[in-house]
Amino acid sequence: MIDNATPRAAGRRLSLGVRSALVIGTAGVLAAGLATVVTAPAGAAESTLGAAAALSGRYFGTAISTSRLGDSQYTTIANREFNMVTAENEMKIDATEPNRGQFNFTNGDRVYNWAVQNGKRVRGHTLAWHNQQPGWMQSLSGSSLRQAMIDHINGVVGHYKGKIYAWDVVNEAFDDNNGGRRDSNLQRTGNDWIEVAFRTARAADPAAKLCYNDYNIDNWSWAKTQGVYNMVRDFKSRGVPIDCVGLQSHFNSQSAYNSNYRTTISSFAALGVDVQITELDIQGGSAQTYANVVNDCLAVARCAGITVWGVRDSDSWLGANTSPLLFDSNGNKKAAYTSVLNALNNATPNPTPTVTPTVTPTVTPTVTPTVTPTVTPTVTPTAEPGGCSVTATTQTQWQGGYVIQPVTVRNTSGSNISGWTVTFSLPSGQNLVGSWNANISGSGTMTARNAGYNGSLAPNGTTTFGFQVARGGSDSQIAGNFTCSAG
Ligand code: 9MR
Repeated sequence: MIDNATPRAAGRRLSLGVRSALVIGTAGVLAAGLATVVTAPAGAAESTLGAAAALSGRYFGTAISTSRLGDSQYTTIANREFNMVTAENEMKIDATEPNRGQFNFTNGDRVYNWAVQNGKRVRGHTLAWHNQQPGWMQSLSGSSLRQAMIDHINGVVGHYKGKIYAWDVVNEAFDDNNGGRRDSNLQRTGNDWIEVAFRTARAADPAAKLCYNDYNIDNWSWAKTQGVYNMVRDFKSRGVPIDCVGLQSHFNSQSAYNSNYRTTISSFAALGVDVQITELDIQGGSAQTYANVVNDCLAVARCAGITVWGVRDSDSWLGANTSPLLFDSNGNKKAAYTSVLNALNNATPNPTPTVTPTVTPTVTPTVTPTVTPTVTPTVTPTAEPGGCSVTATTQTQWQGGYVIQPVTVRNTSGSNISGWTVTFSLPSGQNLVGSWNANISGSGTMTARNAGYNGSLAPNGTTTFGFQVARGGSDSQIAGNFTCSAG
């Protein structure tokens, strides 16, 4: 049975303390440079998924199977709607290296050529995986398997060098339940096999983005999500080359979409990696859930794009009767298609700068007090008038907008609080375009209320939220005047 055909039991919810501790703050500096962004004319609306995603600088892709390239209805829809392609099976290990040292790119190249000849980019899927290993690899272990993995990555990435937007370097390496690694022949070669795979891929094609890809890492409260998050954080801290996390996002009743998906995306992004939604399908095909997924991606600057795992329901690995995709088996657009298109068309331009700011942030010198305090306080800080304090950090800013994250709320009341309200002001003409971990309302003077899951704070406990703002016009000021009150 395919692993994620029967998704795992519900994972445990993390305590608030753990949740808070996991949020990574960014340096409290403001990048001073303005960057060029691709902007769309106000009110622009596109009529295909790829073009609509491009309005905000994102892509919209699909899995393509060579077995269907002779089906003109399939290729017509795929060519019209999508601007990113993943080979559904043709670049996997068994397809590309059927015998050790003998590479076969016949079908991988067919998918690749179809994509680029039709003006699309290609995601590479996948280099190191416990599934779809050819027989010769399944029978290897230890150092010979490790070497075979390295040789395989060099062979495949080398063949496509300079041609692939992003590689799923390692696929599905985490256990479904406990947050640790999945047992596999690759895992038994040593815990460092994943970072070796990433380093090998980087050397073989420095231009490709390198992703870790997995299913059931969509729900922020699940142990598997946290396990992958901790690995990515560790990789970033040690300089292991990783550029992106692929959330497969196969949603069904046991692995259902949860509104904390946006937190998952923003939390991974805050580690300094792109997030790509890589294999989206939703059993039952709910138009609302599809819209939620798209809007969650659009709310996070580093959510680079979305790929659905097939074109028509009849093309899905799940079978047409589960209605998981955007086109029905006759090639008609479904309600989910319309909700996705509308969501993409309603996006504000992607704040991801296309040019990295070049101005080095200036650091304000600390002023040494000239008078030494004569009395050392013996009491811990007194309660703030509102029972909580707030600090806000500008994570990134560009000509058209900025992201404030983390906004850290601390309970300074000395006793438990069950909710908090942060107010802040937006300069005139600026608009909120997205937020996470808080419900924000208002215009000009903004009110952020805790979300359902982060209102309760123990004394001195903290939680964080974030938001994105579009600057209207040329005003370069950012949000300010943050105040907090408990209750
Ligand atoms: O859609 C793919 C299906 O045709 C294959 O039979 C299957 C074999 O493992 O893989 C499917 O794609 C999987 C992807 O490569 C990795 N994530 C889960 C996908 C659905 O099983």
